[in-house]
Amino acid sequence: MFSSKIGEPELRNVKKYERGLIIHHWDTDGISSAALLLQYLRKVKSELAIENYTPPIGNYRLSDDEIEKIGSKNYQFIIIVDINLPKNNILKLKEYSKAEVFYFDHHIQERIEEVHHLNPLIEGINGEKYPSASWFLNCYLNNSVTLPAVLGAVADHETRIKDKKEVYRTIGEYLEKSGLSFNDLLRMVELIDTNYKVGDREGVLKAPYTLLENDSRIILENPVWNKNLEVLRKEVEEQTSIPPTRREGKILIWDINTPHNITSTVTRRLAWKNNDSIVVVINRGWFPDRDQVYMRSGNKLFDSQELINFAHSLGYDSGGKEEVFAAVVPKSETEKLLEILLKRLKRGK
Ligand SMILES: [Mn+2]
Repeated sequence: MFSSKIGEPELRNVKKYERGLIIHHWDTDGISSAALLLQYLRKVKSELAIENYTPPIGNYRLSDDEIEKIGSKNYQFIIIVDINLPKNNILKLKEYSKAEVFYFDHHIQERIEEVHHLNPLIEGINGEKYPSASWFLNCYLNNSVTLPAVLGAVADHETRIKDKKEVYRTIGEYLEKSGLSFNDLLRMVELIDTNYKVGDREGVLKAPYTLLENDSRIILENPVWNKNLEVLRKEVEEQTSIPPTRREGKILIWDINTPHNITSTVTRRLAWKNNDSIVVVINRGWFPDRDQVYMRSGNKLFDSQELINFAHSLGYDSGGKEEVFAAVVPKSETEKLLEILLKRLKRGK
């Protein structure tokens, strides 16, 4: 449906404004998408004042304080990208800021009529064609293949991007032209993601500007990111080499406690290692007051959307993708939620 808009993005209308904000996810796809937006906005109108923002790392909703603060800054437009905020959050943000709101995403979500909501999935377009927000945005902006577009796609799927034949062919062509290897891409993604994994929110906010340099060496040789990576690799290795804490048939549970935000990485690695199982990882160490509960299966052994809706109905922050379920739960309620989820999984729902 939006294909008719390619070449004529409705985003171009922001040239009538002076001030805008980009709210993006803290991971490589969010950072890459923010870089693509910055690049586009500069091209559309060089005098535009653009700021970027990411919620406190791990929070998939904006607090009332954050919404009021953003709302008081007189942004005329706000672009949300690659972060699956709840609908009421986005509506409140619109109401408080009185800004024109654009929302680009590739997560499963219901359509929000009140904003410019651009998501291939809600148009019924096969997600295979748009593996990341950056990829979708790059198509929407009618760019040729760019480094940020590729990095976002590789970030969201790692080596499994190779299974998405059409996209991977394009990535292959890009690699050939740029002289980079697929491993270079993986390494860049890993480096960019170190910012959020060590909890450096300022680093996340600066990263889109580093990507704007359009120079892979600047990414690969970044000294801070390389140092972060050393620390994190060691920690992931440790956490994925221990046996599960608990087994329930096809369900394997790891109860871990790490101060780094590596729960998603650890869950992904464990799911790949245990292809016939549902992997559940509970990390007690990232938030002081809440636990992260992640669930993943390489073989689609559960319906993540059903579980996400269910967790939402219980009032928990929850999100995910086709094969991933993630929730953040007050520490006193973790065991309760876990038991309910296990019961549901065993019923085969
Ligand atoms: Mn993404």
